[in-house]
Amino acid sequence: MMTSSTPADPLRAAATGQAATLITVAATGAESDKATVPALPVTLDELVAAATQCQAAGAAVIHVHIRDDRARPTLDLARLRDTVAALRESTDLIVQLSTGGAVTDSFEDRLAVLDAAPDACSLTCGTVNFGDEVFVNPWPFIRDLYARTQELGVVPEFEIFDLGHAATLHRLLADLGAPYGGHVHCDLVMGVPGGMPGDAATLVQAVAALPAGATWSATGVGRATLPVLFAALAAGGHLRVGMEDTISYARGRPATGNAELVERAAALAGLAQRPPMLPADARVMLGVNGRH
Ligand code: KMH
Ligand code: ZN
Repeated sequence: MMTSSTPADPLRAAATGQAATLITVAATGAESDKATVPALPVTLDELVAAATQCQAAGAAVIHVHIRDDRARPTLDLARLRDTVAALRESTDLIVQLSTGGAVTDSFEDRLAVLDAAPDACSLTCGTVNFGDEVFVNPWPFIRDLYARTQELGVVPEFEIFDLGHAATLHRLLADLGAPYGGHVHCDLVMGVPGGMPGDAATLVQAVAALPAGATWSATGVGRATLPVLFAALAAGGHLRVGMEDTISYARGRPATGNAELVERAAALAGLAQRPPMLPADARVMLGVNGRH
């Protein structure tokens, strides 16, 4: 599972000159309303346009939630398939479908997301309070979802909202073995009200709890965006940014779109001398073989 690009101690990666920064754009999410956030990409055309701009700005992975004709979150399989095809047609981005969906989605629908045959998917490693709601991920569902990724050849990204989720990831790997693609990549989702806070000290603890050889990215929700971005770069990690996680560029200044969030991440990664990773290199690091 260990590769030359994944030092045994991930916190030493920055000091040892880990070469490039994987930037994932989480473009839409399931929580914001188009009516109040007009820049949110909710149609297929809007999503493809955003994806194209984000690739040009430095993204290598797109984390995808889709909406229906009324801009409500949906896991409609035909739409998911069309979305995967359209993103493949127009970009080189790794297409990572959300299996988290919205807090109201059933386990059955969330499992069926994998039938859309994406390159990759998110896989959240535990239940977490989610503002006033609960994002429910019990162990049997996590197991079933992981086993299905292995069967269908979809590369999972393990979403860690809290330290206990890292413990569940260890249990999952011990019980069911390595993920499809052979490499463990995690995303620390920080600053969700109910999850781990988005600060540097917590990030360091979370990274230390990950399996040896794992690579990781981090994202800070809302006002945690910038502290987590800087902490992740300092600690040698990769970055997730986008309008799923923040709808503001700065206090009181709404984001004009996903591209400017990716541009800022790419610029900061460049300043850290770890410029954005190309999609082709990201495929190698993550074990995504593009065979679909
Ligand atoms: N929308 C959240 C309830 C994921 O995409 O896998 C869950 C979420 C995580 O966004
Ligand atoms: Zn998501």
